Amino acid sequence: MTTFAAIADQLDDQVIELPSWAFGNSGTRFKVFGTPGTPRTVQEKLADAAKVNELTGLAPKVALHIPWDKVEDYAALKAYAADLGLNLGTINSNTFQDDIYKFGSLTHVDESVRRKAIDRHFECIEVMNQTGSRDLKIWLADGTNYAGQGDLRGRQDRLADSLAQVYDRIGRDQRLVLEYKFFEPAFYHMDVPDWGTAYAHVAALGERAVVCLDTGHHAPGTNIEFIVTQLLRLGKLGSFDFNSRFYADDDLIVGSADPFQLFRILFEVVRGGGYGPDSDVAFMLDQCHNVEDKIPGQIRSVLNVQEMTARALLVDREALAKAQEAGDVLGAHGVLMEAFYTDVRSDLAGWRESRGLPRDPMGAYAESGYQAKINAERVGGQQAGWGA
Ligand code: PSV
Ligand code: MN
Repeated sequence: MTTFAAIADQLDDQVIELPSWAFGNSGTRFKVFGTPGTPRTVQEKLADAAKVNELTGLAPKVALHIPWDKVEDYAALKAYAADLGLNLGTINSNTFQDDIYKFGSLTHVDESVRRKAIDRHFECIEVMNQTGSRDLKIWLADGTNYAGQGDLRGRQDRLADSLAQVYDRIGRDQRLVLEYKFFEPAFYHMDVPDWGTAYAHVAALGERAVVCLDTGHHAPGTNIEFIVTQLLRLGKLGSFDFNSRFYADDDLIVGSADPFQLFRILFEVVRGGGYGPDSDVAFMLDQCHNVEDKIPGQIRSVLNVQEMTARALLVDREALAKAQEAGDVLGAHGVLMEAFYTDVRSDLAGWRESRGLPRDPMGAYAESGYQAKINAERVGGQQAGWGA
């Protein structure tokens, strides 16, 4: 089997983008809990993200959601982030919280509403130009709840036209990243429910349009790693939104309940050329922390991704190929499982130490006093959260 020493340097290439909204309050439709120390501003969200990066060395980028993270001066925000050792990453458009979007946004039958949704994306592109962001990520809440409520075909045609207008506006070095989700908030149909629909749209747009795979957006039992393989094969895997899903879009900590699934996904990423300096695939988290502490929640998440990446890199690909070609079913399966069952935790602690990072980032955070400090300092004002 490949040794940890042989793959250690490859781990230096890993960048995991943090979602600004992970540091704000969140919840379910039943309750959004407030938490001491929650950021009131995007600057405070960035400070928390910087802490995650300081302790793990894995997360030097932060994705923003517009309008949740709207500011007057994005160049100043970029400079503020740079001072914290961060870059501003993906810009997420939000056309799902204004009343006008009740029946859709880029698919809307009313041209004036559709125009506003397209303009919102133009505004996001303006933000990207100032933040230096590469990716515009589009997730749409568009869909219907009842058979016959909308004209499914008309909505697809309008979506294609809207996306083409947005795509025309993005710069040469920018990408349009289309995210799919098979349910919620609409339940009869979603306009971009699956990777195939997302692929059909981005393929029609052109080279700089790619797909975002949110690991929480599939039906139970879906073989997500197969989708990874297919999108990489087609050159259309743009990014991941990592999280862990149970019954709905829970956005729980990636790799928390099913590390094996995360391993299988990351193995296909590595196998398909989606990992390393030559790959454009962005690794992002899309999570919220409803009941657990937010900053350690993000630390745990990036460590989980790193741990399963290490195990995926450990797979003896030569031995695997040999067993596969020989029709050695259990031999091939065994090669994969051998890497999965390899405990890399102490090797990773050594990897961190050799790079000037704490061996145990979770413990280091608990001892840092940062949480007590922000709990004491961040009093008053409006805590960030959904819609805030
Ligand atoms: C939608 O469920 C989604 O996954 C999209 O990526 C949104 O931008 C994000 O969640 C908001 O939390
Ligand atoms: Mn997502």
